[in-house]
Amino acid sequence: MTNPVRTERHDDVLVLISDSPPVNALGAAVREGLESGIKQGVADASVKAIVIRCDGRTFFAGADITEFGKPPRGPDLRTVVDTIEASDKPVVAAIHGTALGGGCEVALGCHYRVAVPSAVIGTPEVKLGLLPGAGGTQRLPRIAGVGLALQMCAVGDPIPAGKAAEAGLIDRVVGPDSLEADAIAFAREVAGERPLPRASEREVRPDPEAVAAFRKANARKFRGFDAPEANIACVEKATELPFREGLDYERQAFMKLMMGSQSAAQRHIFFAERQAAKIENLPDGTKPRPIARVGVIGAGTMGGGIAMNFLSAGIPVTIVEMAQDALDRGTGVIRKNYEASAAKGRFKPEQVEAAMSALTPSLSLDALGDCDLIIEAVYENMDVKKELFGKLDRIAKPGAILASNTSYLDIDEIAAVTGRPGDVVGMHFFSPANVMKLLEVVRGAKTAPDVLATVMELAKKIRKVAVVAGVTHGFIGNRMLAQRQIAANELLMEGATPDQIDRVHTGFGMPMGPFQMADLAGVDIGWHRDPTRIENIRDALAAEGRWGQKKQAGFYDYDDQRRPTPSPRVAEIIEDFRAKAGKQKRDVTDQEIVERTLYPLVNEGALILEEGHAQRASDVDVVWIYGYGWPVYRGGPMFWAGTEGLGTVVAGLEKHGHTPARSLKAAAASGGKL
Ligand code: 3H9
Repeated sequence: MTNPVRTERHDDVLVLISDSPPVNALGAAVREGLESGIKQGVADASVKAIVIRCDGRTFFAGADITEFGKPPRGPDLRTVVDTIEASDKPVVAAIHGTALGGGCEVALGCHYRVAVPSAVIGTPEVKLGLLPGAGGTQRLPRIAGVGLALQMCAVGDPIPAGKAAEAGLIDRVVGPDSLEADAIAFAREVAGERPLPRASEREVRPDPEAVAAFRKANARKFRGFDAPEANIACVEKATELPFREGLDYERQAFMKLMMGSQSAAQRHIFFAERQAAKIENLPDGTKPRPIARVGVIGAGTMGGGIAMNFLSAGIPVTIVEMAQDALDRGTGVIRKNYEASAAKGRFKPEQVEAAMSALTPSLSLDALGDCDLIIEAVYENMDVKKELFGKLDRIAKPGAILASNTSYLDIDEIAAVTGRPGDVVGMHFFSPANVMKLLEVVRGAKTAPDVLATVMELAKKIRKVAVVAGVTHGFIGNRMLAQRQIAANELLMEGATPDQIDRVHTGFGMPMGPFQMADLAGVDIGWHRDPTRIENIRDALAAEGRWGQKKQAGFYDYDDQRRPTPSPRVAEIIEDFRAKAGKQKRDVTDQEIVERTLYPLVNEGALILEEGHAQRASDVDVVWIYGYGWPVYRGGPMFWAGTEGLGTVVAGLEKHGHTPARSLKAAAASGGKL
């Protein structure tokens, strides 16, 4: 194992430099290098102080997550941090980039911390279903107080260097281009200071009120997750127990989370999200096309939301509508959304103005002639889309990418009406498009590799998680969702209520169940609009004007605050259909609802994979986490199927009359994975 940590002498200061790309994760070799570097500095009488810094883009971004679950190697991180803190010579962390997780803990073990202004520091372990396991939960409150420590550990968002300095976590913010020199100068200033400030020797008083208020304020956000409460408990222990005992408590709590299914799921999603960005079969040297201006057709909810993504990323947008009032309404909503975000402090007023001034509204498609990417977000109808793409083919400049935001339609059929099918791609945003993180990028049969690469790269710029999907009805997410809906409707006919089915799904961790979703989206969506044609329960609701939340009546009744209650009228409608179908009402168990609605969804995911419409099983998981609110602690449907046991899923499918996908059966039989 080569040592990624080199040492450099600057007279009486020893500098330890980690060079372990891409993010200086604290793997075994780095930990060993750090420990031996500190020991070298301590043993050398001519060294008066030690600086720890990193090469490359960042200070240590955390423990090496790829090592988790494998047999331990080298010194553990907790021991390394203890060794740093125990040094009888001052140790200074020189931070740039992201000092995260174990990286933050290394910094907290140092006696002093200096950072460049752009650095951020944080303990995001909770997002991996974990807690800082190398003393972070015990040192952080001792330095920054209970309130900030709770926020940093249990919520996990990092804080910028300036804020960290105010909280005492950073001793000095140094020049943006002189980190090493400034850190060495700082080390010399403090070389003679004794006693050394050791976080473990400080005390922090209990603050039960702050803890209770924090729990209350975050109860909704933390629902279903194990890790936030474990983080809170550790921070509390820091105020109650001597340091060493607190550390032991933290260690046990860390190991419990690490061995649990939630952290495994959350770590799976961490890597799945990064994997999703990788495009299979892309020719070497494929270069993305430059995108300086984006065109959006349609200023409705979807078009407006799509436009906001680009405006927020500083990319100018031309938005086109057919009528002036619709255009005015659309741009007005965009402004209102930005102003609402500004009121919440998420944007500065000047950023709102900058975004709005980068928006060019127009009534003419001709205005799109200078756009590098044009996204249509018009009515979901093949003829309408074909006509539009025919026009775009004549208007768009050569090399412009033509994208459709269709949720279901065949991208190849749309592309075929243009003389440039290689420039056509699907960009399926999820509503509300300025909020939802998922983007399904639909690769048509003729979509050019550089078009795909451009859109995938652009997705990162607009802070979306993009997944490549093939041309299939509903792509990945909606195709699977349809299976859930079919099963939910069947269950209604057999005796389950909308409320029971939704409760099972929210209990599972979904933000809402199938019928709550229908009421929110609109029961009338996709309805044939003929009130005399009533073929199913949904038709009956639509015919009666029960179109969902917007009408205060759908599968539920709603009060003025849009609070739902089960609807006696809906119960009657269901009863009526059941009688007509000659079905008997029976008790349906919650377990049956899980098996009947979620196993077919998994099965459809397996079919999508077999057909090559998704690149990998973890992409399917990413779609469900970021597009449909599948609980991240269950790792997405394909991962979850593994935790259920693939054999159990196959048996469940067969029991309920489904044919399990070939790949699912094979994986179950061989004890493999999807
Ligand atoms: C921890 O510290 C536990 C301790 O408290 C206790 C121990 C006892 N390990 O995200 P990017 C890879 S838990 C291994 O695309 P960016 C990543 O997979 C850890 N690999 O870059 C990707 O690989 P690839 C707490 C890691 O610039 C590549 O690096 N720390 C790790 O957009 C580039 O990553 C965290 O949770 C890691 N820790 O963002 C921080 N981190 O190229 C996790 C990254 O093969 N990391 N990789 O796909 C991050 O949040 C972001 O990576 C970071 C950079 C902000 C640092």
